[in-house]
Parts: sequence; structure tokens; C-alpha cells
Amino acid sequence: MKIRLIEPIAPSRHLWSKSYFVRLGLPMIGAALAEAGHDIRIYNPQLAPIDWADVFSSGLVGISSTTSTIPESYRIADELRRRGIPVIIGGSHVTFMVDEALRHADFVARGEGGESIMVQLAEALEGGRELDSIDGISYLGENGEAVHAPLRERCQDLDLLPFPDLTLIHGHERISSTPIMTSWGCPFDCTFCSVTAMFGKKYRFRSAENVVAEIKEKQPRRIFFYDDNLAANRKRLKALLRLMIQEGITVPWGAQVRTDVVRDKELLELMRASGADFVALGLESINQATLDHFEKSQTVGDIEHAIKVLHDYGIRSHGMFVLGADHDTPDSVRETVEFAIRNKIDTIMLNILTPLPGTLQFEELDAEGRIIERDWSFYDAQHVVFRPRQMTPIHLLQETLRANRRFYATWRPVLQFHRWLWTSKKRHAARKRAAWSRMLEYGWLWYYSRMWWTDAKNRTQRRRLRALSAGQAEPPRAATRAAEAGVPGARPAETGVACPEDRPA
Ligand code: B12
Ligand code: SF4
Repeated sequence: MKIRLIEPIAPSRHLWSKSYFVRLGLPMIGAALAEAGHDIRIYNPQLAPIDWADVFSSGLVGISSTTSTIPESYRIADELRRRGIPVIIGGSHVTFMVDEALRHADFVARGEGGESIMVQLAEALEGGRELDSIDGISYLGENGEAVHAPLRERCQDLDLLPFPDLTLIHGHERISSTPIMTSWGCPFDCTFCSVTAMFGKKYRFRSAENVVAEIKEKQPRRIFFYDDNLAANRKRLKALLRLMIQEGITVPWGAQVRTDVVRDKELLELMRASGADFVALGLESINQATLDHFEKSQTVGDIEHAIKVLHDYGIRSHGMFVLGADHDTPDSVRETVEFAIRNKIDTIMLNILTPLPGTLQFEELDAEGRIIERDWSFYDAQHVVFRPRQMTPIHLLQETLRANRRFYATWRPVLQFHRWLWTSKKRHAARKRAAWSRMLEYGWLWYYSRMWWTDAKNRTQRRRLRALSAGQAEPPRAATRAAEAGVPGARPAETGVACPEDRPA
């Protein structure tokens, strides 16, 4: 059967608009379908435009989605159904919002196991099996009532999963960092994260041999391990890294880890020896009350220590923060960026707290009537969709935008440009390449931090937030604690909050 798979993108400008990272659900599903003999192509508009004529002539279309991409997924699904093409949507959003999704798609895939669901659905549509024999799907029955088949059992042996086939993606040549996922699930349970609801608290991982076989097959120039927490089981990670070194696989790689990774020196040595040059750290907050509220099991001291140790090992740190929790004030936002600058975190991502369906956070804020935005496309951690407790929604947005602009000062891309310019290509080819990609990275973050509000959809949402915030008292402003303590470079408090475009250039 001709089957087309689509990973839609969010409509407004966001932090990841220019990245070539693709989620692995569709490449894995594509691999299983191709193995079963189907004609497969995957579209991801972030890499290359969708060939609609090709999509409209297929027998089944599968769409993957997150919360911020779901409105676009529904728009595509509505059009496909209008043309009589069966459509199924899967992914983390629809797993928790199944009734909403059934208004747009013929079938909804819940939870994991998309690769088996799609193969079985194709069989059913070809008349080879009954729909009610497929676990993990929902659809409308003959009388229009929703039928929810039981969830599939969680995969117990990840080595049995097919290697995601990136070559099925139209425009895959643009992917420069090969995504590899070695584990599912996370033993922690942070209140804002939907990973455990989707993949469970039990940490399941592939064998070192299986991962190395995939790496050898893909011959990457660079790897980004997609695991939510690559080092959740240090023993198994050490085994994987040892095998990579033994097999001569020492390409540069990055991954998401927690600050606790630095507690194990042997692990850090292995990481460095196998090519680790970048880690994304879920730092979340420098406000201990917020860390405790998130149930993060991490202290501010852990964060400072981790960044220092990673620097000592020559591993770049990317700090991911979440702003706007109940204990956060406008000063917390300012202090976060000052903390990042003071501790020399290489890059940061300032996420606005976003209640994702499936999380405790969503349930709590929804029950308290604090969710103010139901357009899911704004659920990308770059917009405010709820009423924070200690500031107005517009205040949270503006403080975050301003903090971003402060961190991504113009000197960062300029410095990298100079590094690139003065590094000899002959003697330090790798260093020259790294300076070039760093310059592009900082350049985009610099541009994004200044241009966010020029996007029409972003501007509209900001106007709405401004209206919603009118009448809600703002807390008195104090000098930031860092400035009071006389930290060099720390900013004193300002007296008013103006939108970026309200200020003189
Ligand atoms: C790598 C990653 C990224 C990368 C690339 C992602 C991208 N291009 O969108 C980067 C760093 C860019 C990123 C950014 C963001 N991410 Co992210 N990311 C991930 C991560 C760690 C892995 C994704 C992946 O490949 N998973 C492995 C595959 C196999 O899983 P899967 O896609 O869910 O697919 C399975 C099932 O869902 C199902 N399935 C999926 N699609 C379909 C389709 C059909 C037809 C069927 C039948 C089945 C099916 O079958 C698959 C396997 O059985 C996930 C966490 C996770 N464990 O999944 C978060 C995750 C997807 N990200 C998340 C979020 C919130 C974001 C951000 C908004 C904010 C942030 N904090 O970074 C941004 C937005 C990016 C954007 N594009 O707009 C959330 C999404 C939750 C939600 N409800 O939306 C997740 C789940 C993590 C979390 N915190 O809960 N992310
Ligand atoms: S935020 Fe990270 S550590 Fe916390 S539950 Fe999600 S994946 Fe696990």
C-alpha cells in the first residue's frame, strides 16, 4: 500500500524553527512498514516541503504530533478526510486528548507501539484483519460511539524495535546530527513532563551491541542521543561507551542528562573519551522552592557544581530552565539569566512553564481555572498559556524575552565569527568547523531573541495576554538579589516593563 507519513510543524516562529532535528517515531514506523512491503515516504516540512500531490494519492496517511503541532495536524487531517483518504494520528498529545483527536482523524494511536499499530492497520484496511484486533487504537464505531482498544503492552525488549530509517524522510540529507535513541522511560517524575505518562517510569534500554550496530549502519558525523536522560542507568551507559571506544566510534556526540552525571568520574572520563562535547541539562530553576515543587530531586548547589565539573572535562553545557512556576517572581527570571552568565553556562533555553496534557501540572492548573490559552500551537514553551501566581501573564512573557535578549548578546555570534576567522583550517579543521556551527547557533538565538515579536501570530497572542493581564496587580519590583549582592555584571532592577518594540532601538 502507498502510505505517507507526516510530521507537521508549528505555524508561528519558535526556537526550533530552523533546526533539523526530527522525532524518531515516524522513521521507526516507516522502517517497520517498509519491511512489511509498503511504499513509504515521510514528510517533515522543517527539512523539505510536502509534495501534496504525492500525499493525496496515497491509501493511508499517518500523522505524528506534539501539542504545539497538533492544530496543524488537525488541519491536514481534515483536508485528507475531505478527500476520502484514511488518516491516523499518533504521538504524545493525542494519547492524552483522544476524544478531541477523533473529531479530526479516522484513527488515533495511543501510547507507544506505533510501528506495530501501523503495520496492523494497513493489514486491516487491505481486508487482512479486523479493526478490533488492533490494540492501542481508538476510532468511532458504527453508531458513532468512540471505541478505545486497550493500550499495547510496553515493549520489554527495545532491541526488537526496528532502527529508525532516516533515509525515508524527504530532505533527510539536511540532517547533520544523527538522532539515536537508546532508552525509553524515566525513573523520575517531574510534574511538568509527559515522558513518564507516555513511556513509563521504568527505565528500559537497548543493549550496547544493538546501539553500536545502529551507529555503524548509519555512519554518523555527529550523534545526538535522544534519550530523555541518557545517564539514568550509569552502568549500562558505561558499557555502551566502552563498546563505542572499543569499536573505534569516537564521533562527537551530545545528549540530555541530569546534573547527577558529574557524580561519577569514571563515567565522565568515558564520555570524554568517546567524543561527548555537549550535554543538555534539565536545570529547570535556580529557585530551590521551585525545584522542590517540580519534584526534581536536585539542588541549586548541584547545578553549580555540575556546570563547573563539565567545564573541567571540556564538555559544553546547555542549560534548560523552566520559568513561571508558583514560587517564581519576575526577579527569579532575571536572576536565572544572571546565574547562567555568572556560571558561564555555554547556551541556555528559557522555557516558559507549559502545562502539557498528560501531566500533573496540566491537571492542577486546569482544575484551578488558570489555563488562559486553548490554542495548542502556543504550547511550545515559548508562549504563556496560563496565569502565573506571582506575576501577570504578559509580565512573564516580557521578562522571558528580555532575559533571552540579555543572554544572547550580540558579542556571542561576533566572538564565534572571530574564532572561526582566526582558526587555521589546516591545523585545526575540527575547531574551525565547531566555531562555524557555534556562530550559526548563536546567530539564530540572537536573531530569535530579538525577532520573536515580529511574528504576526506571536504579536496577536501578546496583545491577548496584555488584555488578560490588565487589571491584575503586578508585584513591586526590587533590585535583583545578585545586583544587591554586588555581583559584577548583574543588572539592577528597572522601573517599568515595556514590550521590546515599545523601546527605542
Ligand atoms: C528529541 C526531542 C526533541 C528535539 C527534536 C524534536 C522535534 N523535532 O520535535 C528538540 C530538542 C528539537 C525538541 C524540542 C521540543 N520538544 Co521535545 N522531545 C524530544 C524527545 C526527547 C524525543 C522525541 C523522539 O524522537 N522520541 C522517540 C519516538 C520513538 O517517540 P514518539 O515520537 O513519541 O513516537 C512513538 C509514539 O508516540 C507513537 N507515535 C508517534 N507518532 C505517531 C504517528 C502514528 C501515525 C502512529 C500510529 C504512532 C505514532 O509511536 C512511536 C513509537 O512507538 C521527546 C521525549 C520522548 N521520549 O519522546 C521530547 C518531547 C517530544 N518534546 C516535548 C516538548 C514539549 C518539546 C518543546 C515544545 C519544548 C522543549 N522543552 O524542548 C520543543 C518543541 C519542538 C518543536 N518542534 O516545536 C514533549 C512533547 C509533549 C507534548 N505533549 O507536546 C516531549 C514528549 C517531552 C516532554 N517534556 O514531555 N524535542
Ligand atoms: S524532565 Fe527529565 S528527569 Fe524529569 S521526568 Fe522528564 S525526562 Fe525525567
